[in-house]
Amino acid sequence: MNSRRRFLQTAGAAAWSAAAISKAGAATLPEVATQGSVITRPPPLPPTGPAFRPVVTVNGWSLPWRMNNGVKEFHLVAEPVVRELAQGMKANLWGYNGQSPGPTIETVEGDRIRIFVTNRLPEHTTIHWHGMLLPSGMDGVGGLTQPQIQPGKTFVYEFVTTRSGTFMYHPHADEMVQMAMGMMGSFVVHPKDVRQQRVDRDFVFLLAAYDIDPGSFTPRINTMLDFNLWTWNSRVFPGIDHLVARTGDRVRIRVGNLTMTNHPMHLHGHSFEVTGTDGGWVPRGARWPEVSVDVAVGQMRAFEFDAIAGDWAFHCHKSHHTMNAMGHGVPTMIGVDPRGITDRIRKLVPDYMAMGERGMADMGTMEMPLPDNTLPMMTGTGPFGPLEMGGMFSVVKVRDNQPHGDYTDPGWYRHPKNTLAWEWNGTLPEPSRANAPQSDPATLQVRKPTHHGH
Ligand SMILES: [Cu+2]
Repeated sequence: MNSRRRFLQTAGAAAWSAAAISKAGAATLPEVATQGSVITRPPPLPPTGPAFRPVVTVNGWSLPWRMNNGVKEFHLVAEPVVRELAQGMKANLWGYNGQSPGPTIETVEGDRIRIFVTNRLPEHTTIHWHGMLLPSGMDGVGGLTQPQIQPGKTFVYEFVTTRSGTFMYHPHADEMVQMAMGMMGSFVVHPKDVRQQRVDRDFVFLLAAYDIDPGSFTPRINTMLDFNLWTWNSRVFPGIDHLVARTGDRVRIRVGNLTMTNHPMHLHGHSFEVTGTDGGWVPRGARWPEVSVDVAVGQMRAFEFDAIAGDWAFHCHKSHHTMNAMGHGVPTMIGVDPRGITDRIRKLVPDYMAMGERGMADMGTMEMPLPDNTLPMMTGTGPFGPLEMGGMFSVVKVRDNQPHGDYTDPGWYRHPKNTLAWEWNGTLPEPSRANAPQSDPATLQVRKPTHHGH
């Protein structure tokens, strides 16, 4: 809402000169569409231009366009934004058109497009169209293929999207800072023949990482590797919307990685095939089955599966990437008896809690006071209790009766009879171990974990 008001206030005063855009043959700049919501907005079917089935940007939206003499015109505005990472935490980021990441751009193979880029940042920027085949002068590398776009100025990029697939856009100017601040967006080019690569549901999101100290709002931009917030489209669990499908749907998920490390994306309950990479579609005979796909830095991967009913965890398999800030620098306490030292510290710090004496699972439920604007390290609740997750985690929800094209949350899965893990209440036989090592009372004594409340 804030950014919408800001747009209205600044739109009239913007320093757009008619001379700067006359080259592109446009009489006026396309209207700036902006988004204040963090909810997934499945886009409508294209109102103009060639037909395609739009992608669903997780916790995002697609940028509207206008047709101008056969050219599809878009308008991106680079600007500071406030993004809610999950309920309880907002971040001061830089993005496009009111959000980070920016809106997804969708075109069709063969479309001639014109993208106006207005800079409302305090420093210069450019946009690089990552993976796109285009004239060198449209590649958006500041200093190499164009002058930087100064604050207040608008540049025009124009090219034909010749190859269908999954792409990204991001600045190629002061990159370390501008990417660490969240400047990025997805770019999907649909095949000209709508029957090609057709799926029932098509999701897209970008991997982004931030380093925001607990209690603060602005990312530390000099961090190279030790980020503490691992996001999908600048959202962390439990703020990432569920990916909803109908049983038997052919589902595609497209993932681009603009973090500084790789992410093995793992989907439970299915076998999938990688059908698209940065370079294009993978020929049918060259696809092999997977349950995890590693998305390296700067890469895009699209994978497809036939949806099977259930609630299926979908997450990065690096366990530190499925937790929120605070997970770093904590000593391992498993097997350590902290009782004496805890009592002494509590005399100085009454709220002090020792962490991890029996493992870290208690973190999923404990009510430790957190600084303002900070998410718990492990959080979220499912139908059976705490999920103990954060960061790059969501749920693929597949239902037999989910209407075609409906993305509304169907609630938790109702497991058919006799398909749910249960608690064994019978007697347990003593395990028989051959040649079990004899414990020597003279050696190390480790206190066994016991279950007592904090
Ligand atoms: Cu990861």
